[in-house]
Amino acid sequence: MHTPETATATHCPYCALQCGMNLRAEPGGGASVEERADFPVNLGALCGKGRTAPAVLSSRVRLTQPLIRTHAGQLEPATWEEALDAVAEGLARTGRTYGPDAVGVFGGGGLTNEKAYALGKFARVALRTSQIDYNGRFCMSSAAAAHQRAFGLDRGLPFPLEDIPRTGCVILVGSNPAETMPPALRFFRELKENGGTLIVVDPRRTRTAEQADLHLAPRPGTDLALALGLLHLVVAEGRTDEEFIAARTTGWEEARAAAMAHWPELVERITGVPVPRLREAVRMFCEPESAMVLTARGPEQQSKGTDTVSAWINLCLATGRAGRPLSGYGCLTGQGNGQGGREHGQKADQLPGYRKLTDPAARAHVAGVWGVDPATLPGPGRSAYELLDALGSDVKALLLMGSNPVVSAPRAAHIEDRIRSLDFLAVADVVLSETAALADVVLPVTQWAEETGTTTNLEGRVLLRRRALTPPPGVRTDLEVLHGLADRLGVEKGFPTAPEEVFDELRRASAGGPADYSGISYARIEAEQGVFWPCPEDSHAGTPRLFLDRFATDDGRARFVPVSHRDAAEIPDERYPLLLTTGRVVAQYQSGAQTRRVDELNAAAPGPFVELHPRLAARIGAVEGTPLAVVSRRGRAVAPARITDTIRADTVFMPFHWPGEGRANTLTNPALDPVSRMPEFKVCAVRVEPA
Ligand SMILES: Nc1nc2c(c(=O)[nH]1)N[C@H]1C(S)=C(S)[C@@H](COP(=O)(O)OP(=O)(O)OC[C@H]3O[C@@H](n4cnc5c(=O)[nH]c(N)nc54)[C@H](O)[C@@H]3O)O[C@H]1N2
Ligand SMILES: Nc1nc2c(c(=O)[nH]1)N[C@H]1C(S)=C(S)[C@@H](COP(=O)(O)OP(=O)(O)OC[C@H]3O[C@@H](n4cnc5c(=O)[nH]c(N)nc54)[C@H](O)[C@@H]3O)O[C@H]1N2
Ligand code: SF4
Ligand SMILES: [Mo]
Repeated sequence: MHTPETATATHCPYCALQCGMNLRAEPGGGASVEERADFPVNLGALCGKGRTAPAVLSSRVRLTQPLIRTHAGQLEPATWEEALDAVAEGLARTGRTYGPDAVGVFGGGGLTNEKAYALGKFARVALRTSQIDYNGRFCMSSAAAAHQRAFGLDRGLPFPLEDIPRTGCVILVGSNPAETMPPALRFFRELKENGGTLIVVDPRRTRTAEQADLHLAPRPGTDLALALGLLHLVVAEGRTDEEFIAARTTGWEEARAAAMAHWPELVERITGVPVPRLREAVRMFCEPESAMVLTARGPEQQSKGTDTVSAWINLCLATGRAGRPLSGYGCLTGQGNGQGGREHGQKADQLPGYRKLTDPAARAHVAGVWGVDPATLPGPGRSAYELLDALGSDVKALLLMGSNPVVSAPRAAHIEDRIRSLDFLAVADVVLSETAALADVVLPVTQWAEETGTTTNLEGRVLLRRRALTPPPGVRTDLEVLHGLADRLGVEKGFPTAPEEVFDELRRASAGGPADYSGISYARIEAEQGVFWPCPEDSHAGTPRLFLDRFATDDGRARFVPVSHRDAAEIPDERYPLLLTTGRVVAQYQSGAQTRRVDELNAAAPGPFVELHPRLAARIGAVEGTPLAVVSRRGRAVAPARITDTIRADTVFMPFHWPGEGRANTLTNPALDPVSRMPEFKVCAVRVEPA
């Protein structure tokens, strides 16, 4: 096995940057992180979360034995046989009584490709349920939908990060990499050193916005108007690229007409961004030879997130800034396997290889790989919020793997009620998350460093994490869990536990699909520092840059989508006069299930807060550090005031990493985007008062 002399090259368990690191097992147990300078994305740099990730491997904070809820209502230790029997029986009983669609499955974008693939297959083949979705729906689904509409393919970034320093201008929309992907800031720093410019669009002057040449601070929920206003100016100032539009796109006339209705003064009124700043942005974006627009959760987590991203894509297409070297639109995906996790079938409407569950040819191909009759594959199910909202009514049992919705789902108090009303809940997790604490059975699983598997980073680069440490006795891998459950449900074959065997099957299932992994192998990934999909043959080099010759649509042209501005689902009124937006801080990750168990991170970010402008603070009598109540139509949350002039005076901000009284998601609005079914995490109406 691994001795202290050998470190294993692997990747961070957290965000989609998937920083490379070397992990060294320590003689007395535990492990230490060492620099891995050869991995091109981070060149050895790590943020505090990555550096401290081994702390969560400690038995002091993690689960090391299965738990079953007793008749008295307590979670008590059990054997694996008892636990798996109980889960299989709980799921099967529900299916027998109410039909297969009464059993739900909820996955996560942190799961490796192998796990996401196996989970989707488990739902369709072993449970025969259509009711599966995952937390990626809350993450980049709006960008994914807009990508599909425009380009016929959804890969977050159509180019590697290393292209950023060589473009002329980047508009970074609702993205705060200074907190969410610190090692990636280097690419923007180098952009500026090379003479390029950075525009940041964020209602807050974040640490990222501080680096910008131009910071636009729109009212939350108005990015759609902003992007349309910029496109209006592009047309009015004669800055369109007619040749590109004619040769490589369709639909310009309709999109142009829609944009022309958004004249600059109207856009200033909607967004609060002054017209001269809009003009300045257009000049900076259009003058250089190449430019990029990158979005993250700010504009995407809105009830019009898909249209908003479409508007930013239209801006790129109209100016010829797509499908060309060093130019294009990209989405900065979030979770460790946020990209791969959305490709291999844990999504409600999807089969592996980013295939559609409704496509007869896709069903026939995947059913062939799975050795089942295509007619037995269920159809599409509900989206994540709709699935969680149906718990206890239509969906009576749930298997959850890789998410903590009690903290991270919108309208979380309601979702917590729904979860509590289930007949049966099984959770596989590495720690006793707030959601696992409600389960009937908790299955303790191995972690990143203790198991092998692939992830696909935000660039579309497929990476390998090799097992570096021996897991503690008492835990099993997610693949072993699915194998054990399938076996008990009467499906003895088709759920192997060796990750490479699962990957080889995934390659075959993805062959010929949009996200084609068939030419990618563990050996190649190691030899080449990752392989970019699509990679349809062993001899194919992979595809770091997409769309240079043609887009992935039937006619090879990108499609403009005509979109118009509309309000957020909730706008301020007398009772709820302010806007709440939510997001992240550097030292905590997501629902905090993992990072809230790390002392060093808790010291840096001990708890929730309400960020507000000094003028607003003065008006409501808020004092730095004293508790504020934030009230929305969904509920009330309390957290200390953090007063800063870096935020708009009509907006308050809360990070969402904590449960309990300061849970931001008690307040958020589950209004869904009609296309992507993304909830409106980034804007709802609230009032704020001293608690
Ligand atoms: N430290 C840390 N890093 C993480 C994560 C984490 O939890 N913690 N999570 C990972 C994941 S899964 C994801 S998805 C990414 C997310 O990465 P980001 O998208 O960078 O993170 P957020 O903080 O959610 O949102 C980004 C910015 O959007 C702004 N914003 C709010 N409302 C609006 C709006 O209406 N319009 C615009 N233009 N901007 C708005 C916020 O002020 C915030 O600064 O981070 C990944 N990295
Ligand atoms: N208000 C507000 N809410 C948000 C957002 C926001 O910006 N604002 N952002 C949304 C976004 S972008 C996201 S991605 C979601 C994320 O929110 P969640 O889906 O809750 O994500 P995590 O907190 O990462 O939860 C992952 C859980 O799985 C466990 N886990 C980790 N690895 C594994 C594994 O390999 N196997 C198993 N079985 N378990 C594992 C972890 O311990 C943890 O309990 O939150 C969303 N919620
Ligand atoms: S930036 Fe993301 S991948 Fe890199 S160390 Fe931090 S959390 Fe890990
Ligand atoms: Mo995310």
